[in-house]
Amino acid sequence: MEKKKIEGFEHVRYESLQLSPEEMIQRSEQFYQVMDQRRTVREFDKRPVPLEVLEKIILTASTAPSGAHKQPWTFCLISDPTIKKKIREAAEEEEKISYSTRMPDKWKSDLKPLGTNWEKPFLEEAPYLIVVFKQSYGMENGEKVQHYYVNESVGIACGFLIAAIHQAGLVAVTHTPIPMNFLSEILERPFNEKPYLLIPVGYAKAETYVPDIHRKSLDEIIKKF
Ligand code: IYR
Repeated sequence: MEKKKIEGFEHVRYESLQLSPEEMIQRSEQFYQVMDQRRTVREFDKRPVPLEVLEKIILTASTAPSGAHKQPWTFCLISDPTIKKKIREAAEEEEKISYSTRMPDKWKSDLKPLGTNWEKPFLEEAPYLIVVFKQSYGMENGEKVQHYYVNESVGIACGFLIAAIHQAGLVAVTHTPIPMNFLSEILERPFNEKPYLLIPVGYAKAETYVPDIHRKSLDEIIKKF
C-alpha cells in the first residue's frame, strides 16, 4: 500500500471506486430501491439468526465517521433470554408511565396510525437486541479521553447499523424508551457510557403487517441552489 507522511503522520493512498456516470446512476437507483424497501417491523419470528451476521452488521456500523475518529460507541449484543426479559420488564414499566402520564395527547394521537403501545413483546421475541451506548468520553488506562460530536457520530453509526440489518434480510425496530437508564444498570455499563438506542433484530414474523405510510417526495425534501 502506497504511504506518505503528511505533517509527520502516516497517510495511505485512497483508491476510490472508478464508476462511469451510467454506473453511478444505476447503482444509486439500485441502492435507493433496496433502502426504500426497509420498514420498521415490530413482530419477530423466533428463528435464530447466525451470530456472525450480527457481528458483521455491528462491524458495518463501526465504519461510520466519528469526531476526531474517536469511535465513541459500544454495541451490546444480547441473546440471553434472562437479560431480554429483564429489559422488557424495565422498558414496559417506563413505557406504561409514558403512555399513561408522560406523553401529551397530541403525541399519542400522532402515534395512533403506527399502532404502538406500552407493551413491548418484541424485546423478548427478537433473537437479538442491540443496545447502542454513546461514550460521552473515553477511558484509556484510567485516563479520560475527550470525545467530539458524540450524538452525531453515534447517530450516523446507528444509520449504518439499520441499513446493514436491512441489507442482511433482517428487520428491526428503533426503540427509545424514556428514560433509558435501566439499560446501563442491567448491562452494567461504565459511567462514561449512556444508552442511545435499543434495537431488536431478527427475521420478520411470517405474516406481519406494517402501517401504510408514505415517504416524502424528492420535491418536498430537496431545495436546490
Ligand atoms: N418510545 C415509545 C413511544 C414512541 C415514540 C415515537 I416519536 C415513535 O415513533 C414510536 C414510539 C415506544 O417505543 O412505544
